[in-house]
Amino acid sequence: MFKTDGARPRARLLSVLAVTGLLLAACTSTASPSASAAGGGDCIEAENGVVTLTAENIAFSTDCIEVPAGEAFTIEFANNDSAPHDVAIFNDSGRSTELFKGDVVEAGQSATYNVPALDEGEWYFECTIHPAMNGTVNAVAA
Ligand SMILES: [Cu+2]
Repeated sequence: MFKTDGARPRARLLSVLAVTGLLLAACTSTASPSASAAGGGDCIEAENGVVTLTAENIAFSTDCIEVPAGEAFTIEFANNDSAPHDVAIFNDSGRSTELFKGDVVEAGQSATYNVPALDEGEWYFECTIHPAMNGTVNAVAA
């Protein structure tokens, strides 16, 4: 595609080597095969529209959930803690707009939350009883 002027072939070879090195580095440093490539962190992805979330020791099992934008989804929420918890989704951490509010789930109980479709973007979820329990919902276009 490019006209070669003598310097380019070497530059291209170097860039290929650099990319190969990055790929090798990425492979060796990625321990978890289930980690999402999009977020770079441990983002739990919905599978067939279902996200599994647990609470234990006043903490959620993840601080990042990835769901398809524009599609209702389900959160299978298990409260394995000794305190009650819930899950609510807001526009952001300022909580000016509530997008979803699940029922409080008592200690040792579980619930299925049916969450309406979210527009593409980054949203905020938290336990309204313990706002320090929070994270991001990434609604990504299919
Ligand atoms: Cu809580």
